[in-house]
Amino acid sequence: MSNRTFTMIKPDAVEHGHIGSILEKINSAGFKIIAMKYTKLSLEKAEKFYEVHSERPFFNELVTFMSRGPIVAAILEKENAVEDFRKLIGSTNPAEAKEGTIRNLYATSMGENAVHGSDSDENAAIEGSFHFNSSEILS
Ligand code: IDP
Ligand code: MG
Repeated sequence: MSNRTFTMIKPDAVEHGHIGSILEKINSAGFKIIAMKYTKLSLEKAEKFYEVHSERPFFNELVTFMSRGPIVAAILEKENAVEDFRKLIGSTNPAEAKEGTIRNLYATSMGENAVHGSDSDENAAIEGSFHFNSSEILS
């Protein structure tokens, strides 16, 4: 599964009208979309998705933000997908994200940082199956 990663275009980027521009960056960087949906997380689903962060001080802020509006969820395929996608999105804090990265271009704060990208092959698989069943993944 090392050729797959999972992403979400977060509510801030959807609200600001950046879905098209972000998908264009993803395509241009050579990622193939093998599953995609426009959806909205309930508070409960956001809490489950970000369970690993439940002890962090920003947890409530994070799950309230992630459930406040629609998102785009997608599974992406490319050689070295997880690492290459983290490079494409840039640092968690947009002030530290390299020029031209998605977070540098579209994020507004540490919390409202436009996109999610899985941090390991294992989490990419877990996060992908959180949002998609096997019949929705068209590889
Ligand atoms: P990542 O998305 O770059 O992997 P993580 O440390 O896994 O960053 O944090 C998950 C998400 O939690 C971030 O993308 C961001 O939306 C939010 N977050 C992280 N740190 C903070 C913070 O200090 N304040 C508010 N939200 C944060
Ligand atoms: Mg993370």
